[in-house]
Amino acid sequence: MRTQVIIIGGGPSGLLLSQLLNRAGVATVVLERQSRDYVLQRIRAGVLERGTVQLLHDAGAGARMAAEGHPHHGCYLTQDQHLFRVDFTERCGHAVMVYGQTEVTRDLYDAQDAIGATHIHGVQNVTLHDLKTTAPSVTFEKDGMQHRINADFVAGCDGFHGVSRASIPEGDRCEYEKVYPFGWLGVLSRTPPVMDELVYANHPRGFALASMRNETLSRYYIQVPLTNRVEDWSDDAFWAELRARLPQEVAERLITGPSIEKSIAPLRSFVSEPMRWGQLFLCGDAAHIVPPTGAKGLNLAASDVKYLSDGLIAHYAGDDSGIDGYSDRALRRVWKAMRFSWSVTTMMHRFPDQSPYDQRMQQVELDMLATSTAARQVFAENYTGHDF
Ligand code: RFL
Ligand code: PHB
Repeated sequence: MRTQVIIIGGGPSGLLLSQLLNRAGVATVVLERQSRDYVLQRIRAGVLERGTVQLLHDAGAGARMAAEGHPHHGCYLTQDQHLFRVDFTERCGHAVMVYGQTEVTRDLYDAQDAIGATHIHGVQNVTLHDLKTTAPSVTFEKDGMQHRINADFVAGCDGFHGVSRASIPEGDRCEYEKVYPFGWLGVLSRTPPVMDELVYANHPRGFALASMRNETLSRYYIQVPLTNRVEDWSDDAFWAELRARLPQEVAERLITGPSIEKSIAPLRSFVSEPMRWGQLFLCGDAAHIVPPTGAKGLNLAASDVKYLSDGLIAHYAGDDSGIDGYSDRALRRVWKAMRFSWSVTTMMHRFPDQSPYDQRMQQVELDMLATSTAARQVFAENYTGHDF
């Protein structure tokens, strides 16, 4: 079997890349380890930057998002009992779209079906070969049979635990990592959101986030120690802890219900450089991870895909500048989001070794945001996202 670009991973990065390339006449095969249903059940991101929204429209996968997504023009932050709002549109002229990653993924699968794109699910032992030559290939097993696909390029869109990054020899990549000493316990519930916009709460008991998917579906998170397990948290215990971390005026409005999904995610900052090795290009979580506090992970995946799809399409039109500049261009944007995600994480969470001095620094950071329009402008520009 032969194609132009083999895409490892059928998450949002892989699907969006496949969609943009196919629409431009570049042939792809997507190899995904899991079933489509499994991929569609993962509950993850909820906030799309304007660049991601535009790219989904460019991919012909934006119609349902435009009809059902919720533009948000600001968000709330809290410091113990004090609540204030950052108005994105007033400060920088932009907004974000609240629309779940699950829905984005579903829309991309539908768009891929409509153009007849090739996906192979349930693949095992995916192995990348000859990446430093102009004739790379990928082998894999499916239903007990061994297969090989030859191609011009391989796109590694297989997330943090995928095989693509690991196919680059250790001596040829430089990894930067920061692991945070806590995780997020997330709950999805069929209840109306507590506020009209997201609430990021800094509280002596730990960070909390009140997010949402739509008018009847809420997503909440609380910071928990890494030693906690999901089974340690009954629904009642979760709601009580969330309520305790929100200012009273917000907590009083909270409507609770049974959890539909409950999971714990560790927090990490990670970058692997460069994002190209021979004919292999890394996209999204395969190359970098941000803590979810800044809502940047899916949006970085989208900007990587934009730069890579532009570069590959230009390559087939005879111009290699896009693929040659891919890694530098993507990483410039990645590091800005790294800085923002790290700084909001640091400002909002309780760290086990936090000194009284560190706590004062958090307080003054939040106070700056509450009182300085310049500080709110910087936050708004970063949250709504830099240009793609
Ligand atoms: P994914 O989504 O991990 O998809 C990778 C796919 O590759 C498959 N795969 C393989 N396939 C074949 N062979 C192999 N050897 C393979 N190994 C893996 C996997 O099965 C999977 O289908 O990476 P991708 O596409 O780069 O997308 C990245 C995003 O999913 C991620 O950045 C975001 O979810 C991060 N994130 C958020 N991002 C935002 O922009 N805004 C948010 O509000 C936001 N909230 C979040 C988040 C992530 C969270 N968790 C669970 C880490 C909230 C949470 C709690
Ligand atoms: C979510 O709704 O899942 C979400 C929203 C904002 C974040 C992280 C997660 O910063």
